[in-house]
Amino acid sequence: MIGGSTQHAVADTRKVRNRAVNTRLIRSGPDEGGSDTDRDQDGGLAVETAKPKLKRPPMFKVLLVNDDYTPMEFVVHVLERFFAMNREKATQIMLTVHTAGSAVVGIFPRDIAETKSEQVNLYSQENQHPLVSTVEMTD
Ligand code: TYC
Repeated sequence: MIGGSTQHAVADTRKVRNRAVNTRLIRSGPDEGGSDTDRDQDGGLAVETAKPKLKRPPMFKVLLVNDDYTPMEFVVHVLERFFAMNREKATQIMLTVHTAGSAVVGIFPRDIAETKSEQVNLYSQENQHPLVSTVEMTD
C-alpha cells in the first residue's frame, strides 16, 4: 500500500482488530500462496461469531423472617431505611412477613445481598429486637 491513502489503511486495520475481538478462530488452513490482496475478508481464516463475554451476576434474595416480638413499626422503619421502600410499600411487605412467616424484600448481587442482610441483623440487635433477615440463592 505504499503511496496509497494512509487514511484508508488505518480504517482497514481497525476493522480487522474489531472483528478479532468478536470472532473465534475455528479453522486455519495452509496458506494458498496468494498475495494479501487475493485473500478474503478474514485473511483466509475461518471464523465464527464469539459468545458475548459479559454475563449478568448471579442474584440473591434477601428475606425478612417473622417473630412474635419485634414491633411492626420497627420492621417498617427497617424496610424504609435499608431497602428504600416508601411507607405504604414497607407496611404492605411487613404485613406479608407477619402473616406468611417470611417474604423476599429485595434481590441483589451476592455482596450487596449479604451486606444488607448483615446491616439489618446488626441494626436489630443494637435496638434489642429479634428481627432476622436471611439470604438465599435465586432458583
Ligand atoms: N410479628 C410481629 C408483631 O406482631 C411483627 C413482625 C413483622 C416482626 C415482620 C418481624 O419480620 C417481621 N409485632
